Amino acid sequence: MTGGKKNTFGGWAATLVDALDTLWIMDLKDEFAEAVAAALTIDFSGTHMEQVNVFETTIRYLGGFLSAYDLSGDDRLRVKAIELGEMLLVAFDTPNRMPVTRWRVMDARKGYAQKAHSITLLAEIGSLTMEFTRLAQVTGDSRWYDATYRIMEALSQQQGHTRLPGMWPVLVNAQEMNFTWHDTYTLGSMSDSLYEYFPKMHILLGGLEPMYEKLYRESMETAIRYTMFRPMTPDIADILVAGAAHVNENYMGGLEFSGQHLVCFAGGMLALGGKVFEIARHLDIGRRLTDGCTWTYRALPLGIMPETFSMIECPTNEACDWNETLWKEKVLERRGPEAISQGATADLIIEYDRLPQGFASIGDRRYVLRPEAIESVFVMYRITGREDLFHEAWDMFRAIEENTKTELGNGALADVTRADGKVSVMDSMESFWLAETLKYFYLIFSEPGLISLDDYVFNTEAHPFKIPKPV
Ligand code: DMJ
Repeated sequence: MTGGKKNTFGGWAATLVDALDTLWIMDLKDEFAEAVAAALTIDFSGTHMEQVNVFETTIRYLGGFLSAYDLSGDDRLRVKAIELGEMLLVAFDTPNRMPVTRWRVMDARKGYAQKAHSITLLAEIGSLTMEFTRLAQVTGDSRWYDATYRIMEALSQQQGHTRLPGMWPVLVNAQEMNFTWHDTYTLGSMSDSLYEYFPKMHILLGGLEPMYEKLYRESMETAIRYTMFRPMTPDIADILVAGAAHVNENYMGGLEFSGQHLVCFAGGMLALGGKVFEIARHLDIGRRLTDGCTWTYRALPLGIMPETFSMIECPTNEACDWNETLWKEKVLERRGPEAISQGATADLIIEYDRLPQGFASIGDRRYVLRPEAIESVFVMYRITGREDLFHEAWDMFRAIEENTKTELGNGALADVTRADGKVSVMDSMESFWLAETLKYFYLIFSEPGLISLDDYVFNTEAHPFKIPKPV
């Protein structure tokens, strides 16, 4: 909107590095050369920021350099990836070799002692493997592979010992290497890419490490059983939504019937896992999850999904009839006794909150240019060739383009429930818009041979890594 900037993620120009491979794929080779020249001047030895997020640095910058190298073969990008990889390895210099995920780089530079955090987000510690493994592959130096392998080994050992065996809670204690203690389990926010990386690591390693298949199979068994639900919809749609399970210290708990844009990657993950491990049921669940996301896009007036929402569940994951009265009862019930005592009625809530049929609430009404829904549509489309997905993608693209376009780029939306033309575009364009969202859209409308899934595997920031072929 303003042509200004936000200097996040270490202040090292995340958008520049995140967008490198998109430039290459879209055949913008002059722009690519210019961007590479600029990216090579980044100085990763210091930062003006107090803390650096190791996960974000890894998926956006390290992933960005590695895929730009894999696509272009420009060795300077490999050397830059090594420079960054050397720096990131210092975050693992702790007594138990678990990384400091929110890292004080300048303290580390002074040689201060450091230890991993007692409260760490699962995704932030568990999704460094693909980038570190690819770096090891292109350098022949196993230090990076070993650093993240240790984390996966520990997760694997504790997989059956959490409150919801098969999965791990969103918060874990890296300092004590206890990955079992917390109460929320989901494929969504704060956990997401850990699960995404299981089938992808299997692919990247050519199946040579059996642990990833076990991690995938056991976690998905649990996730499918305990974290997904079929929502009650007016058109009795055959869809699933991935929510969140809560289990307290007495092993009591329940499922939260929530949905979020972030978890929309799960359909693509299950389709990929189902294909790679030959589990037909996962392909079907992947389809239903992906359709759940496109259904939500269509259910909102702008044709775009909000960040978070909750729905009314069917009693089982089988079809259930639409029941308008039940929907309204649940809308009121979920609002809580205080709202009811203050005179709230279901009709008023639905009108005031602009709730489409089937939705119980919309917690966060923004659309921040996220990719996950189109990511799953892309993967499903490449795997199945289903033509309706192609059209679905086009509708999504048009809705997003129409509503987010600004003079200079595209901006996040403040409220996707507005149909009165008053939707406001925010002064923010995350780097994943160029790295992921636009790339997936572009690839859907290209020939399937462009970045074939037989030759490449995408990291969680949509950076394609070359799958090594046996010699
Ligand atoms: C991206 O940085 C990655 O896809 C990450 O795994 C989750 N969040 C954003 C996109 O929404």
